[in-house]
Formats: sequence, structure tokens, C-alpha cells
Amino acid sequence: MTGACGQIGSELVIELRQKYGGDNVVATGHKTKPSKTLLNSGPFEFINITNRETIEAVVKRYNIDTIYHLAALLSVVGEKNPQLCWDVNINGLYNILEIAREYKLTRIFCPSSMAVFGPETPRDNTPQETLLCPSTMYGVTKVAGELLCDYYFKRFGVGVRGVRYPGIISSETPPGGGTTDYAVAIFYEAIQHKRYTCFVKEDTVLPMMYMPDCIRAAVELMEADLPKLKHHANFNLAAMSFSAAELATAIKKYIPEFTCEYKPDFRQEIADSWPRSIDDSIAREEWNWKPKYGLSMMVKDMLEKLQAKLLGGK
Ligand code: AKB
Repeated sequence: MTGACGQIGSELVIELRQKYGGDNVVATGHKTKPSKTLLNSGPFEFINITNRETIEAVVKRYNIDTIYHLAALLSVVGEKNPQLCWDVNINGLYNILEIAREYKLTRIFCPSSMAVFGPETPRDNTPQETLLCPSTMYGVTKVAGELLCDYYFKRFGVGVRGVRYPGIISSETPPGGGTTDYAVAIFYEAIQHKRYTCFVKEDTVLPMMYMPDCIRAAVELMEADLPKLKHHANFNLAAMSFSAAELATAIKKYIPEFTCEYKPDFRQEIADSWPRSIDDSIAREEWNWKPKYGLSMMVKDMLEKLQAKLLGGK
């Protein structure tokens, strides 16, 4: 797995180690110090995704047959450094696909994002097949990445799969540099300071997903019967959609003193260019995708997990 220290990677790697055995899942990262849980549950290696040899060395050393490629820069960091975003997201993916072709790896998972959509795309119930004209570099790399994955599937038979993730909410590792990060930060602030200043407007609605669904989607798509899939690396995926104010209200039910104010910044424009809700019927049809968590179940679980983590016995 690349990007194993990131928000999704740090939890997906543990799930895969439980499923396939710790020694059979090699976690890799770039600069972030791996957690003790990651280090104690199986092998860890440092790689640089833009340097092919560093990836190849791990593939050869451990006789790798499958890659979960999670190393990527998200939308906000991508706007701050578009050149680096292109380099990591596109040249990194190209290296992975080339290695997959050359070493005949059996499966690749490469997540895409709802960031492939843009301001001209229909924003409600956004269809699978629609206009992909993103306004961020991150979105551009995700559209190009989907096309590249499709090309490698059709031209070289590389078994690559991927989903367009909505914003991901989780309690283990905070996200880094995304537009949907407010939906995670709000929990930390609500628990620790009882107040949060949100960087999008209160009526901003975005599609979101809780980590257990996010992990299950990756595992289930990777286990799906390839000949049955008509799409490969670009499945729309959805679970819930809510406004920033609806999220604050749901948290207030458990922490009545909690207050939230709204000071939209440059990230508002990115949020406004993405869907409010997503039609994931193709994923449901082709590999039986079904989310489990809605807003209230997610909020309850997030607060329980984070309160235990941040407040301990208090
Ligand atoms: C981001 O906000 O950049 C990501 C995403 C939607 O892909 N969470």
C-alpha cells in the first residue's frame, strides 16, 4: 500500500492485515512517521512515489502482486502547489501502472474523487456519466488518472479498480489538505473547545462517507468479479449528504454547549464546484455497493471514538 500513513491508508492497511495476515501487507509511506500500530502489525518501507526505483525495489523484495495506491495530494494542498500535485498524483500513478504492467501484478486499487466533477456538472444526484470539467488541479489529476487507469486496463489488461470517494470522515488519522476536512475538524473542536469556526458556509451541502463504509468499498470492489465490471476506476460512490449546519446540529445533540460559526474562505469556491449529492446506482448494480452509515449513526460513532481518544477516562 502506498500512502499508508494517510487518512484512508492508516485504517485500510490494518483491515487488510487482519484479512490477509500482517506479513502479507507491506505498508509504505514517504515522510510521515508511521504509527506504532502500523509498525507493529507488519512490514513498513519508505518510498518516493515519483521515483520509480524506490517502488520497484519494494515490489521485488516482497514479491508484491497487488497495490492499493493511496498516495496523493488533496484539493487544498493541490491548489497551493499545483506542480507538486501533478507530479505526485500523475507521475506517481504512472509509475504504479507501469510497474503493474511490467511485473504483471494482478490487482491495483486507485481511488478517484468527487473532485472530478466541476461547476458545470449537475450538482444534485450527479450521474455516473456526466461532464468532467474540474476547476482544481487535484480534480484535473483525478480525471486524467481515471483515464490513464482505463487505458492501462484496455491496452495492457492491468486489473485496476477505483471509486470516486466523497469526503471521508474518520477518527483515527485526520485528513490532510482537503476541502472536506471541516467535517472532521468540527468533531475535534466540538469535543476539545466546544466551538468551531467552519471554513464553508452553513448551507454548504457535500456528499460524505464514514470510514467503515470507505474501507468496505475498497475491499468489496477489489474482491468483485472483474469480468462482471463494466466500469473500472471511476465508480460514483455515495453514502450521505448534509450541510455544515446540519452536521453542527447533529453534534449539538450530544454536546449541547457546542457552537459553530461560519467564516467561508477560498475553500468555499472549491466546495461550490462539487456535487451536493451523487448517484451511485452503477456501483450498486455492478458490485452490489450499499453504504451502512448515515448522518446520525456516523456522528454517534465518531463522538464515541474521539471522546475515548481525546478525553480518555475523563
Ligand atoms: C478533498 O476534500 O480534497 C478530498 C476529496 C473530496 O477528494 N477529501
